Amino acid sequence: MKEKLKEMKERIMPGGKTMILAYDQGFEHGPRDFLEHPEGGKFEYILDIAKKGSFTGLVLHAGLAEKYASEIADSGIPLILKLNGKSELYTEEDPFSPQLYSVEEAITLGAVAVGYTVYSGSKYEDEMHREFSKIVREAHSKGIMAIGWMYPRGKAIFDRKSASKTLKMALDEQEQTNQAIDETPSIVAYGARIGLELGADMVKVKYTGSPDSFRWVVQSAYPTKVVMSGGTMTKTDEKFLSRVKDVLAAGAAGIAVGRNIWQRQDPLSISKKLHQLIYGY
Ligand code: FBP
Repeated sequence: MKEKLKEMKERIMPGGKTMILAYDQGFEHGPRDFLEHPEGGKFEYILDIAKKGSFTGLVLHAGLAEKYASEIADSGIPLILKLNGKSELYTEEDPFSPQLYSVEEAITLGAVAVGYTVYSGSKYEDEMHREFSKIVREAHSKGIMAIGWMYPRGKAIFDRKSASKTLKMALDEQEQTNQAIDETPSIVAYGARIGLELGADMVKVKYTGSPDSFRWVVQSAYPTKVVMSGGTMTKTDEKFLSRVKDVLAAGAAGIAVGRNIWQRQDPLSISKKLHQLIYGY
């Protein structure tokens, strides 16, 4: 299985670099993400961007993966099946995103990797850590990759009174940079490290604001590969491209982004620029 896993990694990360198109937001955020640019709500449009933009992976939940199984297979783009999910209608301070599909089902749908969101810091973290570690073991035993969306979140992360040592560090960072707590280097690096400890092949994390701070995140997860998640669409292509430059300079393997691609008027133009930054052509 080690050989198969190596092969899957090379498909998603040719030459150690990766450019993944994330399309699980319809579940996580709902159709509001498609309001300004309605084509983004149609899977045919997304698959076309993935193909023409030379993306090396496409993240989906099982519904679309099943309905478009033959189109995805024909495209040759590696499928990353997201195994858990929750809607934003659920507004509890401590998030929980339960596993909905199995590794076996992902393989049947043609996935070369599985993804799972871990909200460390939530009062339900034990359950998510347990589910993800089981997924990692099963994925590896079957020769496919496991990717962790490492997003520390929950009431404890914002509770100054009972602040952990890490949160105190994060609060100091916040004072200097005005960043959201869950985007401070201390919190993001901790999330990335948990991904490594749980066995992830790759972790997807928030941008921390600078190459130096992101370098700490990359070092914390090493040898697990780190990719930056996109966040809300930036006003200009240049602003987003400069973040990507920062994380690549910090040693990230690449990106796994959605809205900054398919919410843009010209998704192929930014995709080409990203490809140039990540692969050099
Ligand atoms: P974006 O690039 O659009 O931010 O997508 C990255 C992602 O991790 C998605 O895979 C996921 O659906 C979403 O962000 C979760 O967003 P949030 O941070 O709002 O929970």
